[in-house]
Amino acid sequence: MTEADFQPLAFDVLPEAEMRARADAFLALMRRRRSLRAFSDRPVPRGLIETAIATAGTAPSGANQQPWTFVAIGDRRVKRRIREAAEAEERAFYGGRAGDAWLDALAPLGTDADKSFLETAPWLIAIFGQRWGTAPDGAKVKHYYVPESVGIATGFLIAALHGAGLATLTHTPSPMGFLNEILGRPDAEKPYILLVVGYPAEGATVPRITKKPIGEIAVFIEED
Ligand code: IYR
Repeated sequence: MTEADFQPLAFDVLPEAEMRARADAFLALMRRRRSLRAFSDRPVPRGLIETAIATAGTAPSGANQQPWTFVAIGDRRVKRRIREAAEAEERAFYGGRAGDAWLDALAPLGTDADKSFLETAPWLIAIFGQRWGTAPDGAKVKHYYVPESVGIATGFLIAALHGAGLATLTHTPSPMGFLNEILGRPDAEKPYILLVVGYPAEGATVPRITKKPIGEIAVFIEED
């Protein structure tokens, strides 16, 4: 058992007007984020991807175990292998495995088994959750709240990339086990999301869909 070690918190209490302005500005920024499926091949500097991954790495995680690995792929041959493997799964999915109810739910998005964006976009980021860690003596270390931790970190990553002026797609070919094989990741790591990153193709369109208003997603319980 180790003793917890504490240090003073760096925290600025802001004037309420500034808090309001910051909250509004962040909402306005995030409202402009859209999942994109038509990417340009325009290159994105690696440094931007690194910084966004560093932001993802600031996310809270179960017992601060940071049970994630982000594999950033810019190599066109590796992107092609991922596209081929993903499209094979997607053909099975759209060809019947999904079932009618799921396909009906997806209809407003206009998706299909063509995943050419996996080759066109300059970067793919495969996000893995570490089901367990390894102690210096080789023993397995249990990790806590892995899906929650990876989900939060991915949210930070998407927000960071969007904030930097990049577009993303949260892509989830299923099953995704081929990512372990192509990317050489160990069995301890489970692929959660394949994030596609780049700029929109010229004239790109997105589905005309909306987000639920605050009244539909929030419940407040307050003193009267
Ligand atoms: N993985 C498939 C299907 C798909 C599933 C959901 I849930 C989506 O929100 C979008 C797509 C695909 O990428 O096409």
